[in-house]
Amino acid sequence: MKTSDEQPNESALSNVASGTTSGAVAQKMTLTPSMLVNEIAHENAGTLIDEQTLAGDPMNGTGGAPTTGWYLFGKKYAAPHETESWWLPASAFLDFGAKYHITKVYFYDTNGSATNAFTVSTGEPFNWTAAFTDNLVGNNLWKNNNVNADTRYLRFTFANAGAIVKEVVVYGYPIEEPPAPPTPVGTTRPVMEEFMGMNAFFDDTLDPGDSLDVLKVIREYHNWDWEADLANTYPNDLNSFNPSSSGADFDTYYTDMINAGYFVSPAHKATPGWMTNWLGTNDYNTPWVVPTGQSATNPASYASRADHLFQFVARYGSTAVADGKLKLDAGQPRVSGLDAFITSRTGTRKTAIGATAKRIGRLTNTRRC
Ligand SMILES: [Ca+2]
Ligand SMILES: [Ca+2]
Repeated sequence: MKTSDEQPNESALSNVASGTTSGAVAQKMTLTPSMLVNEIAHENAGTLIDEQTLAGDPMNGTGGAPTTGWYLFGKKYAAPHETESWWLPASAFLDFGAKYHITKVYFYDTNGSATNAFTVSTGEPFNWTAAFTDNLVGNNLWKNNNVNADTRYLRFTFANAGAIVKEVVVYGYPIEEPPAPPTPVGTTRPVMEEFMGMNAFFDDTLDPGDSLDVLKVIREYHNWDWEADLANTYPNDLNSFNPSSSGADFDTYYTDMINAGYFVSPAHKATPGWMTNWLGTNDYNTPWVVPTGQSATNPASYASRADHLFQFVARYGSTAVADGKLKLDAGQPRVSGLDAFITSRTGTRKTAIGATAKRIGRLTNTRRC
């Protein structure tokens, strides 16, 4: 007689079905810093998973006492960002590299509490589903909640800067193989002047021996207020590029740079005067803050900035837009699609140099922004 179990494992030794079957068992998962993405890029979210050994195995009664947490109030109250909180809620997520069935999340609740202070979510970036929330009313103790979901990603969200978790421990098991790593491909080594970059302003010159003579990849600090309307507020604000309200001629600047073979990446920052009044402060930080009283997570809060960026790209990008969409100050050349940036240096430079630009920046490169 033969018998078999549910695997099936077949036995010819007995007519009594017996045997050990292997089933998925939730275990403490190994969490490494490379799995973690700090969505707000403030303080050290890695402190949520930096004491996995010390944390022990809280599900099986041997939880330790972690000491480091994601201390967001350091960001909120330290100079020069006092009371700044546009980056809340703060989130970080783990990428396990493949789907796991997550059964439970343990978290070490420490000082501070708030309504819905801590949320654990499953899903994927930009498409999260809350598994549970906790008000973090405990102090220096392990708490846990069921998740019971299949997910590659696990997100931790903090509603304010005062309610802190010092460590998380995740339990689950894999339900799929991780994807095969990509096959390495050969690359061509760039020359040093294109491999490294530097910061610069529009008034750094191309004169031999000057600062720009060193490297040809430029992060160009580009303040909004340099080309902003000095009087009218959004949505009635106008823009000036040539000349800008600061006096600089950015049409000529970008043309000179592309003709000289430079890769320029504008770093937009700062705020015009009328927006400074909204904010109550002149904030030169990047990313841009939202006006006082508006939510950092509401896309509509960025409408005025998006409006300005549209005007910038309409002028210097490769696609011309209708004149009726241009918000230009009186006396500005009404042009669009000047194609002023090279986004790939491969094979473009010789073409760019020596070309006769029929209009500013219109050069025959192969790839553009
Ligand atoms: Ca920790
Ligand atoms: Ca607490």
